[in-house]
Amino acid sequence: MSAGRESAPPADKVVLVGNPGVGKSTIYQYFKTGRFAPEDQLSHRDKAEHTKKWNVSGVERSMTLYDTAGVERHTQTMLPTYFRRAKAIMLVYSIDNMESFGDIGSNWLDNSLNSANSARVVLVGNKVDLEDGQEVGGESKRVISRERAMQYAVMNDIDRSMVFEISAKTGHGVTEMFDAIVKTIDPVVQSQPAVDEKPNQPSCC
Ligand SMILES: Nc1nc2c(ncn2[C@@H]2O[C@H](COP(=O)(O)OP(=O)(O)O)[C@@H](O)[C@H]2O)c(=O)[nH]1
Ligand SMILES: [Mg+2]
Repeated sequence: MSAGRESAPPADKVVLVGNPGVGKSTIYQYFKTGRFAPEDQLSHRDKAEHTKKWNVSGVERSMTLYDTAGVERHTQTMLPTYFRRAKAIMLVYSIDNMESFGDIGSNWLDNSLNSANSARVVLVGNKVDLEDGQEVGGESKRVISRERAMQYAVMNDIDRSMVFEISAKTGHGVTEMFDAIVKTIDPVVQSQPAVDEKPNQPSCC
């Protein structure tokens, strides 16, 4: 029996946006299942959302990740609803596709901030596995450098700690990215001391 019933805090809403083909659904699937799903295994429903418990710095939080699954094609009408109450917006581009990076600035950033201006903005360069060119005859397919993404972030008031390069194919950087997102949108988690810190212990001798 518990006297004061504590309700669990609501899940943090996090949304994925970006041009078709940058890998949003693949990131979503990786979040959901912890592994890469090739295109033929991706579900192409109208909208997908998945809530997952995320344990960071010893604190468990719930995060719901939303995948547009096509909403990106109906920018004006659908996006305000999609963004409503989002705590973080993940602007995804593909490091091998200049247009997808350019459209972050010319389309996605303004659209998202118009609809959810208190959300944290996260800049995500996906497909970083294409950097080493293993699958493309040894040539790197990268066309957007990390420095360029950083410059873009600085110029657009995006926190530098919210700029990531990941691969939803190899999983490179994915968990670390979600850890950082949970921390930045959740002040409770942010203020937790690291596990090996013992702030209230009296100092001995
Ligand atoms: N090499 C590579 N391919 C990826 C990666 N993420 C997604 N893809 C591929 O990119 C294509 C488009 O991915 P998808 O998730 O459908 O993109 P969406 O339209 O943004 O949802 C698919 O063929 C994926 O398998 C990645 O990190 N590396
Ligand atoms: Mg998709």
